[in-house]
Amino acid sequence: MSALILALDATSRDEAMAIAESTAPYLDAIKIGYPLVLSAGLSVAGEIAALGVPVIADFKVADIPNTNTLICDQVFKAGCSAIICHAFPGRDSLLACVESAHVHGGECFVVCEMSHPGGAEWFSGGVAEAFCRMAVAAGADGIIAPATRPARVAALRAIIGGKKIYSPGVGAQGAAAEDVKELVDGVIVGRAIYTAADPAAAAKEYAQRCR
Ligand code: O7M
Repeated sequence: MSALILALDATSRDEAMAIAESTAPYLDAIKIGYPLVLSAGLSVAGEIAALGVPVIADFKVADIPNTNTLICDQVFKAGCSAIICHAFPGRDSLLACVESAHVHGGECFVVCEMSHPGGAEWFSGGVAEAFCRMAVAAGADGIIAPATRPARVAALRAIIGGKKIYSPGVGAQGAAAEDVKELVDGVIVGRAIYTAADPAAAAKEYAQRCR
C-alpha cells in the first residue's frame, strides 16, 4: 500500500489548476517541476497548496551548497512541503538542501536511481547505493527510486531502512502501481493521469491500485 503522488507536468497554469482541483480528492501530494513552474511561475505552488494538497518541488537541485540553499529557501517560502535534489554534487550540497528543508519544516528527497532506460547508465555499479548512504548520512527524509526496476527499489530499501521511497515510472513509462506499491511509500504518476480524458477518474483508479 502506498500513497499516490501526481506529477503535474502540465505547461499552463489554468490547465494545471483545473487538473489539480479535480484530482485532489484522490491524491496524497502533487509534484511540480520545471515544466509547470517555467510556464506558470512559482506562485502556482501556493495555489495548489491552498487546495489542501502538499506540494513537492521537483527541481532536482544540483549546485554548490550556497546556491542550493537559496533555491530551497525560495521553494519553501512559496508553500512547498518538500524539495527533491540530486546527490552527485556531493555531501555538502546535499546537506544544504536537507538543512533548508528542515529549517522550514519540510522534507528533502534525494534522487538515487532514475526510471528511464538511460537511468541505468550512470546510476549503476554501486552509484545508487552510494547515493542512498549519502542520503541517510545527510538526514534526508527519503529517496527517489525507479518503479521500472522493482528489484533495484528493493535493493535500495535495504540500505535506507525506514526512510521514504517515492517511485516514478508508473503509467506512461510502463510500470504498474502493483509492481512497487508494497515496496515504496509513494507512487508518482504523471501523464497517465494528467493527459487522461478524465483525470479525476484516472486519479481515482490509480489511488485504488496503490491500496
Ligand atoms: O508518469 P510520467 O512519466 O508522465 O512522469 C513521471 C514524473 O516523474 C516526471 O515528472 C519525471 O520528471 C519524474 N521522474 C521520473 O520519471 N523518473 C525519475 O527517475 C525521477 C523522476 C522524478 O520525479 O525525480 C524526482
